[in-house]
Amino acid sequence: MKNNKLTSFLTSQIFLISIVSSSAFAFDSDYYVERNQDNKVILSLDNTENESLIDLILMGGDEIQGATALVIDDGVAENFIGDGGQFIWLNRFTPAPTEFPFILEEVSVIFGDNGVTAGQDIEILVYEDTDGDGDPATGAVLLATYNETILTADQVTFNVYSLKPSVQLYGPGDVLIGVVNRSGAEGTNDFPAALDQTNTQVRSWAATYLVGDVPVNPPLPGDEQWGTIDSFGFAGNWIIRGAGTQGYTVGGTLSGLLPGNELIVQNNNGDDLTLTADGSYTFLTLLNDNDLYNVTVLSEPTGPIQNCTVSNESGTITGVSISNVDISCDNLDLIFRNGFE
Ligand SMILES: [Ca+2]
Ligand SMILES: [Ca+2]
Repeated sequence: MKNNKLTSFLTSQIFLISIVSSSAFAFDSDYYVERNQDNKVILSLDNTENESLIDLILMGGDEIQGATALVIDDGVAENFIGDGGQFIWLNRFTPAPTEFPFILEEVSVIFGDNGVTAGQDIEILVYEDTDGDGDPATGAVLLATYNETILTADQVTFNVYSLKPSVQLYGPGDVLIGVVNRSGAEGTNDFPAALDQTNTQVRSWAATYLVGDVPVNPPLPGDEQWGTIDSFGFAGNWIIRGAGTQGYTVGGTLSGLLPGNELIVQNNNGDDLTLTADGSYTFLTLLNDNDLYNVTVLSEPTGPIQNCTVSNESGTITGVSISNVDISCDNLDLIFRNGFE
């Protein structure tokens, strides 16, 4: 029996718990609540019949409003996997279409401690796969890589990595987050990849490459070994998680641009966008909620010269994308001709 351990955050949090079917279990009134390293709240109900535990992991703590958490594991590893060298272990996440565009800001990983120590090099890989077949072997595009080091290797602690810069995902589709043990070398007897084997989601893959070490900017699939970790005889989920927020776009409608002419516009003095025809336009860089936007014309059309003005050019993102920053270009050439010829 665990001790009751109610900590202070409960004073400001209320959980509604319903047990759908209790026929198989006899819960007593003792329960145990803690906040784990990943800022999730774990509630354990003790089964007095056989002293087994059922742990429910609830979202809680300092979760950001509107944040999206990419999680397929239960936060507790039952196994640790290695390959005697470098390999990729990778999870496939599928955010709801309404959660795109999505800004991936953070990746969390638990590492084993067998042949693995703090300070060893790892690489985080982020791919997007929008072909809709659920298979990372087809259509995966590598969007970003991050060279990091292991912070804690103790089988339980989430290593939290802030992605700088964050990754912009336009989706909809799969987000693939992989980790490579870059300190691993052929023959290394390390077991870095924490595996949750409580309930497999069949969303965890492993890859190795014929060249030995995992190549730079590794393509998927691996050309030596490739498959779900389940297919290697270890059914389960890698403990790799992602977190981020909804992204918002800024744009509007361009009118009056003469054929063959072009202008360059900016948002917040960057994110240059060349416009070559009338119609709707959207800046590529996503903004977070509450970000400021400010659209300006960097260079006006020159062939012929046109003067372009921006309306609704600045403001603050408040939970919706902006699509009314309209740009209107005058035809000075025509005005001059009409006035002076
Ligand atoms: Ca695919
Ligand atoms: Ca588990």
